[in-house]
Amino acid sequence: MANKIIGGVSVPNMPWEDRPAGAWEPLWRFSGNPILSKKDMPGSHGIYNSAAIPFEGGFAGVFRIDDESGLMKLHVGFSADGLKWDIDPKRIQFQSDNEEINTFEFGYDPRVCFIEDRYYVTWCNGYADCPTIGVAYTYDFKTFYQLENAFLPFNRNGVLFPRKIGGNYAMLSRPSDNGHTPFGDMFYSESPDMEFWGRHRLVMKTAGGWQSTKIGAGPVPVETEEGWLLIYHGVSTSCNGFVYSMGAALLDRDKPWKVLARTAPRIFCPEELYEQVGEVQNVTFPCAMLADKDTGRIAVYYGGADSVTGIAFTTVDILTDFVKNNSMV
Ligand code: BMA
Repeated sequence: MANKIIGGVSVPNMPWEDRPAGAWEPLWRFSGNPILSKKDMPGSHGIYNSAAIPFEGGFAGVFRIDDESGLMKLHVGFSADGLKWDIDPKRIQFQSDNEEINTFEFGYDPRVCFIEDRYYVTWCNGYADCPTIGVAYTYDFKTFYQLENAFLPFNRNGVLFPRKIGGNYAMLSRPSDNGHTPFGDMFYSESPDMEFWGRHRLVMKTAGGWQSTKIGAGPVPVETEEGWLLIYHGVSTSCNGFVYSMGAALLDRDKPWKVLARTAPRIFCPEELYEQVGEVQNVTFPCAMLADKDTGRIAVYYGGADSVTGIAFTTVDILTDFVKNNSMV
């Protein structure tokens, strides 16, 4: 590997397929996509925009499952191979002694991040009928302890860094509105205690083409020698509505609000029918990636058309080279 993962874990059993011969795209789809759909949960109308992480030799996940009443909820699942999942039909019941936050309105677009000794879940949490960033932690994916919301409404796409930066927890987020936000830039914030967040910094603004309407962090970034490798979603507005594609960036390791490189072209976009047709058309929305520190292999979990979950593959080197060779910075 030319660019090595720093920290990280070995994931020898992660899902993987080699890049198809002749392919030039930096991310390629799993041939068995989609791996999850409404068929996997009776009463749901989709399983998508979900997070997976290595856990006890296999994998654990937090899944966005919308029911047929339209309520957006989070469910836990476990898997031996990262492909076939056993998902709890009951939504996660977050625990808290704090009566100000132990109400549940809705939850969606989870991310899971291991920091020091526990797994943190961040998600788009309903508070006062508005989206903001919910935070909870678990040791075992059975009991989840909910903390204070990180920010005031309206905010979405809260994504933690897997280690403290300058002694503080660090999170990316995207301030929004209460609707289908037609704007959005990516910001960085720090917290000494996972409760009080400040030192807000601009990371990136929207740019041309596929990322011209709004952008938001996707999976928890992977630390590499060349910087934090970040995959993010970029949204454009066509005559038929929003189109959700993916881009990638390298952020400074010590000051992650400094963008070292960022793709001018998108790295992935809705091309297959299960990404173009569904509850919401033309959406590829990444929320997690597995990265094997030994091989540099990466498996990205993404939602397709707000209906199904797919996987796409790349490697640290392929993505790093693509970001650097196609950077707009
Ligand atoms: C965003 C979020 C995502 C969703 C996307 C496309 O605002 O709701 O969960 O995938 O819109 O509908």
